[in-house]
Amino acid sequence: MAKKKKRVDLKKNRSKPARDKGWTRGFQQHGYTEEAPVSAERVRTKGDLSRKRTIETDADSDHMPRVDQTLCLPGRVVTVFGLDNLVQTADGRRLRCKVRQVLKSLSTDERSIVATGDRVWVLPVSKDEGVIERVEPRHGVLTRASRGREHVIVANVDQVVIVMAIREPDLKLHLIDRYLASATKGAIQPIICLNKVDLADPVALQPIVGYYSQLGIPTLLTSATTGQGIERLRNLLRDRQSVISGQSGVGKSSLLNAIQPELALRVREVSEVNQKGKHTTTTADLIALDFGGWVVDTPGIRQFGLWDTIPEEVEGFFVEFRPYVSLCAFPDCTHTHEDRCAVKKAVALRYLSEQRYFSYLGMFSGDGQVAGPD
Ligand SMILES: Nc1nc2c(ncn2[C@@H]2O[C@H](COP(=O)(O)OP(=O)(O)OP(=O)(O)O)[C@@H](O)[C@H]2O)c(=O)[nH]1
Ligand SMILES: [Mg+2]
Ligand SMILES: [Zn+2]
Repeated sequence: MAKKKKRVDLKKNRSKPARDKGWTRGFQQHGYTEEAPVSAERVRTKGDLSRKRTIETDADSDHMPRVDQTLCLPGRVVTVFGLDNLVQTADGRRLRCKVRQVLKSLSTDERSIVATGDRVWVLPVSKDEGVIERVEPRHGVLTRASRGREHVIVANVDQVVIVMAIREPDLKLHLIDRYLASATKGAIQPIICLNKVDLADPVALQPIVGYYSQLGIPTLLTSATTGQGIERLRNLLRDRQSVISGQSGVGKSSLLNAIQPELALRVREVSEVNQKGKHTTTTADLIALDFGGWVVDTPGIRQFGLWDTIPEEVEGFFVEFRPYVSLCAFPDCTHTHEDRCAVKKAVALRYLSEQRYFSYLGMFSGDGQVAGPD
């Protein structure tokens, strides 16, 4: 692998002597040198904050330091809780890990340096503790906007199962379209799961199933209670890296329990149902499936923002609009107020779904953040 040098800020707290905690001693014993060789470190006279150090990174992933592969183990982040990360290493162990300070200096968003699903290199410092030394480049990232910043919920997933309840809470089609747009943006294959079919008339749902299926999105009717659709869902999850997302209370954990009862994930008790704003699942955890593959059960999402989306991009999330777009009178038609718009005409003729068009208008108007009712 080609090497490259990179200059990074030295954090102010690095100038203080490291506290002599157990795990610090551990990596000293492993021969790890926290500070780069003195020759590579240049100290300017401006004070602590302008100090820099040079680290060696890979040319192909210019944000990560190289690691000594004879000392470090590859692993996968299964859970992130506060500053701790639970990493499952290739040898099957689970280590509680902190993140090496230098990775924080390299990151633009400290909260997403390490996310559930990340492939990392860990330096073991004791039987059950380690330090994350490197995060491999991510693919398939599910993110959300949180206080104006992008927050990575899960990394390295192939597909997202968008779970919507038909009742309790009521079906919200515009939310499906937002989840779908986010999947498109993150290059993740979506699957739609309309759950709690035992509470509704499935016949009334056929047009929705038909419409999304025609767009090439597997769309299932499921019930965690009766077991309907569970076998098909299991087949779709087999040997894949999936994330289960959807509002609180739609039955995400219940579905996973139906798929693999040994998981025994906590689901909302009937007595808790009216406690709005409280999630039963609180962390995004990576769960190994016994028939192959991994899933991540996420807490219901309150705010589902399309991070960094410009209005012109929204059209691209509605693939079925594509054949009509080129027929609009104006080449830069936004399909909102323009005359002789082929998209609007197709909606009027019911070639396109009115519901989908409303979702388009909502997203186009910059209404990227939708607060869920939970
Ligand atoms: N009738 C019916 N109830 C269901 C079904 N699936 C889940 N439930 C109930 O819906 C409630 C919420 O289920 P959970 O599995 O906790 O929902 P969740 O999506 O994991 O919620 P959070 O963890 O808060 O995000 C529970 O009381 C479940 O028993 C279903 O298919 N039919
Ligand atoms: Mg849950
Ligand atoms: Zn148009």
